[in-house]
Amino acid sequence: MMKAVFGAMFAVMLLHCAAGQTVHTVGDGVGWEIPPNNSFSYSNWASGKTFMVGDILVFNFMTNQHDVVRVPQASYDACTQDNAIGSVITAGPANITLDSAGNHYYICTFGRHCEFGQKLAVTVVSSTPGGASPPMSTPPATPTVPATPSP
Ligand SMILES: [Cu+2]
Repeated sequence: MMKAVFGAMFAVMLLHCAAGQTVHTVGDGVGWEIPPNNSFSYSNWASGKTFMVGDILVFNFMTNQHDVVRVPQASYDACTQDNAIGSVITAGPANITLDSAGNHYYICTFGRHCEFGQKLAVTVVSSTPGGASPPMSTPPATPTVPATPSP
């Protein structure tokens, strides 16, 4: 029952997103690399951008020189692939669709690349445009303006 409802919602969501999805090239011209200098970081790249459910991250890298895997925050902080979410993507460039709201963390597992800064955290927001809000888990009175998180 719940599964069917969720499936239907997901299908609707996909239809909605097909038109409005944004493709984000991670690192822009730098691509998915060890940051080449101190003035570049993936957190700087991500800051000020809005990532919506359904958007696509493109990790531009050469196969066999880097890879990308989604990990939980603890593994991102520690630069390990413990408890990886899904499998390591070894072939570049890799397109990853942001399939859920929340914080998503990605690292490269090659050598010490992650420790050298090849790691990305993005905050993904729900793309529901206000009109058809899902009946569950979303407070009805929430405005569409991104709220500043208050502890
Ligand atoms: Cu790497």
